[in-house]
Amino acid sequence: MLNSKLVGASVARFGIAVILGTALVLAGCGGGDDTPDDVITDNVAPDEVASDDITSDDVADDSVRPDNVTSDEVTSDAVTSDEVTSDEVTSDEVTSDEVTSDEVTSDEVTSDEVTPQECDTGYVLEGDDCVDIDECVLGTHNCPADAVCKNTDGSFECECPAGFVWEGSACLDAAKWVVVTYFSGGIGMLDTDTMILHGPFLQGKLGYEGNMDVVVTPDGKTALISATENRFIYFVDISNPKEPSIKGNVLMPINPSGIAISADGEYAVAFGFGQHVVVIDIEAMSMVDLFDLAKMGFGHGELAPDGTVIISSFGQQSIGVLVLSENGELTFSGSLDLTEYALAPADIAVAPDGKTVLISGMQDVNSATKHPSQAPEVGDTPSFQLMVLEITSPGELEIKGVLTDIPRVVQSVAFDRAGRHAYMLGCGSIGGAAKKGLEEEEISGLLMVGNIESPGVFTFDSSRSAKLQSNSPFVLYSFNSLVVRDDKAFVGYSFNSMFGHANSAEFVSLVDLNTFVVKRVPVPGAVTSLARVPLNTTPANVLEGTASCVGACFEPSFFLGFNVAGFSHDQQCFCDADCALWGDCCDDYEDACSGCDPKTCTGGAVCVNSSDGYQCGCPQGSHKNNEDRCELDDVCGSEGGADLCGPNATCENQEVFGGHMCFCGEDSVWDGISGCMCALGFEEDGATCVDINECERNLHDCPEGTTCVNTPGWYRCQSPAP
Ligand SMILES: [Ca+2]
Ligand SMILES: [Ca+2]
Repeated sequence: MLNSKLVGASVARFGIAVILGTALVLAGCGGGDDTPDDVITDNVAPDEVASDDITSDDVADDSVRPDNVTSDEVTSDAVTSDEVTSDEVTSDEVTSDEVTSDEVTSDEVTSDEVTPQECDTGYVLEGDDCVDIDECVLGTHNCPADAVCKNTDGSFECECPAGFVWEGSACLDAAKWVVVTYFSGGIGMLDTDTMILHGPFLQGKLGYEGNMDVVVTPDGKTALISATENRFIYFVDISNPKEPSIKGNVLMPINPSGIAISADGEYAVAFGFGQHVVVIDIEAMSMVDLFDLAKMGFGHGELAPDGTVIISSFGQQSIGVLVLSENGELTFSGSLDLTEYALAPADIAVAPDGKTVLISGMQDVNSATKHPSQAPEVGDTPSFQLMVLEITSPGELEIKGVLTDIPRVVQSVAFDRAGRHAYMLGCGSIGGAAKKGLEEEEISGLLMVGNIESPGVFTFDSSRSAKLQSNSPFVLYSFNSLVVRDDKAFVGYSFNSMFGHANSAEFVSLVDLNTFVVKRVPVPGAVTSLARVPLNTTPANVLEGTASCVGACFEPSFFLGFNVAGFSHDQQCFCDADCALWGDCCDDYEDACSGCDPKTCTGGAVCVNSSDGYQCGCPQGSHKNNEDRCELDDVCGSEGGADLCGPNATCENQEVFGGHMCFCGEDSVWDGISGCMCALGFEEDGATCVDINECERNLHDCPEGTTCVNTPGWYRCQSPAP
């Protein structure tokens, strides 16, 4: 399916162009040069009206009169009422007296320049007739190489490849939505056209703490979210980005952190803390295979399109390679010992070519014993490794080289859609920075760039990077916090608040990949992971209108949960009412948000900066009581509150998570959907949950020669005493 759009401007813009063109000059459509001959249309019209938009068809003498020119439509420097006085301005009547702007002199505007025999733009005079120019045949179109030119009567169209839309000069990625997970639960939906973050949605439904990774199925309809602490993987229907809903969940035998989805969208592979790599059937929302990592310890990993699964064990300095079969089974292929490179693997990424693999090292090349969370000394130049490998066939990897001059630990990698560039989010260190007298800059995060020349051939481009907020390298979590769409990168990963670091503002950074200028968009919570949503069947413009603005900048919180965001109930937008975009409003974010002092407001109220100073108010989910203090709303005790948590669960009012949290009894967990369920390794026995004896029931997977020993919630395999 091809997407196409007419070349040129929107209808609304066209209308303005018509009015101006007619009222003032009525010349033909000039070019864009500022030569006196061409000045006529360009200089009298406002900047935003391109001369291309005006065709002589639209500039018919009697179709538009100056009466139609209102002050709203014409900016003052383009047309003032003094300049246009006649009710009946026609081309013959435009004289030097009527057009007095400095830029247009009488010499330039004469009726001689309008040749009656001229054809409209897009047509050419043949004999006495104006006939369409076939721009596609003549090669005078401006469609890019990846678009197809289609001739139309009087113009032409550029048809972009599937998944792209024509935006007047280029084919742009039509997939604009990005899913954002908040560390403390819930998701947001980021519209990357407007940079408006919708939500948070499903607060408290996706676990209460430690939401790590999010991935989206190739059809763009389902997001899989790892709730690390709560041991669930949740399936969220995002086919309507404005109303995400939970489809189901799977309780995991590990604390899942990273998830990868197979190329066909059938299986998800989950990595995390625990002994297993887990395969999930996405359609059935159930586990289909477990791979026991045994001695490898916990790992994290990535899945290539051909089914190659790469798992890293930083402790062992090795990589394990598995293959995911078509029916969802994992088989061991081999392992690579990296001790000779002294590489402790951190992040793994597979390029769109399906062959190039990047594995970052987490230890400073110059001081390999130092953990990256330790601050560098003044004068240190941190330097980290990046190993480049190539997948030669499913389950087979070849090391192509190791770069040793990467200035940060690479934590997340995103590729452009052509697969030529790798954008890498690298984290510095925040540990003890203040003590060691380091400047923020020296430990900043970096968005770095590499080029993929051909499969397995990678070069690092040290000339291009963007400085980002400093961030602790959480090397063990293997979630992805970087999305690239066309020439913009969106970066999350703001864990600093966990450490009470001064730079704990929570935001998504927007990086222009041409200029590497960074804009920061404040968000209500620490963002762990971002995932691009491939186009689905829902129209891309499902959202009508935008969020309402409340005229205040978001004050970042040191508290991990959702809070404040002032007095907005939708928590979507905190700009002045006349700000079109967050980005614009919050350009001056730090300055604008510097008015509040933590001591300004009392009684539990929070301070929110606004355009005319600041306001004190109770955080969302609370209200001012008779003693002038903020008090939590009684969500659990309110009407319907008893049903919020389902049977057997206890409801507790909370400042976060939609005002309440649900707690279950011993050995059971709240599933976020319908109530309490037995924790993994336990089963229902009447009203309680009891341990499953895997050994007795032969449900264990202990290797031969070992003895199964039952434990509460699981089992272990004991080797015979030597
Ligand atoms: Ca044409
Ligand atoms: Ca057990």
